[in-house]
Amino acid sequence: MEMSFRWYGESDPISLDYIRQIPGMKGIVSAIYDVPVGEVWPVEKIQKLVNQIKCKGLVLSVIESVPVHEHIKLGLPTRERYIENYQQTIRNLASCGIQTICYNFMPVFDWTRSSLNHELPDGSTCLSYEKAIVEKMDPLQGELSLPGWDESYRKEELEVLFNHYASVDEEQLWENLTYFIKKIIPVAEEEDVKMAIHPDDPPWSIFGLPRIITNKENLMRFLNIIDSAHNGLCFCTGSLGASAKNDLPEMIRYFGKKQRINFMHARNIKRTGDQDFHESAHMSAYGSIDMYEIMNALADVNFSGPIRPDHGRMIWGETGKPGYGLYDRALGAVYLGGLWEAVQKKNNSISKILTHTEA
Ligand code: DNO
Repeated sequence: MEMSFRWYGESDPISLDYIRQIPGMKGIVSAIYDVPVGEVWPVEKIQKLVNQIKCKGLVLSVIESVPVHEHIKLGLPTRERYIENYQQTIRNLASCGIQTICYNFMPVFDWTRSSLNHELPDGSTCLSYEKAIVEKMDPLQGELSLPGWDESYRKEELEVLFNHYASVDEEQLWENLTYFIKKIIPVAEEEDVKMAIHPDDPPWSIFGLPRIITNKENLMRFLNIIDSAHNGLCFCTGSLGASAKNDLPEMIRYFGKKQRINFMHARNIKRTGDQDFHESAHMSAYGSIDMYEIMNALADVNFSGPIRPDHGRMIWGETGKPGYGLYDRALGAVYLGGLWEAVQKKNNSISKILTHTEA
């Protein structure tokens, strides 16, 4: 696997100089942030980003994300132009050597939380989600915008979007996703780019908006739309793990064996109730997800793609973009790297014992 780290470009207070010092770090996950959603990403901007990263000894391994314009998710007639632009962006990214693109199909809101600085017993802070609080939140009143999203909307824009979504139920969203996938995967195949859809975070409907990339059954349905390695998943343990019904190691083995996991987000969360959770340190002991089992499952399917630690807590007095500080994500990366080394060595010694016994 290729350990990678998300970097928000030049304005990110965490520099590439710091990231390259994290043991085991190879790849950068980034995007072009100053092109409006739906417009084509110019080759010059992409090439500049590639070079900036390369000259620090790292490689731009994943684009996260090329955002999908809401008109595509809504299935409006204007989607055609945005889909053509998306296809062109895939071509432009491929021409600069990009092989993996992450995106999501969540209506209006990307990841959603009720608090960005939930305090843990050790004094660190993290992002958390409490159903009762979210149910009371009215996005049309509060100008809901969470730092870390690639996009957020003004109140008037939100009203228009919510009106449009009033007629989009889950089945309609499936249709709109199918339409989109059928237009972009052939281009991704031509260009040999692996697309990776990110699960909905959290994996259930919020604010009355439909969400469909939520569980094994729906991921299977999605992958069956086009049965191609270019139509794959960004398997996010934190997002899918928010639902206790998702058996993550089993899902990794199932989708990984079919070569459909194109990108991994490894993050831990602690479930505290039905649809209540807070994020935690990456180590298994702190959350509801057994990271050792995640790594075992990845090793079983010979996962060789990019993986990144995901949201970190704020520790050691660090301030900054919630979820995207340096310290806790760096600890996460090293912990994941350690687990991976242990799992590989364990598997190698088991196979040595087996060969010995067979001989
Ligand atoms: C949260 C991220 C998501 C992710 C998008 C992918 O921190 O995992 O915002 O980038 O959903 O399109």
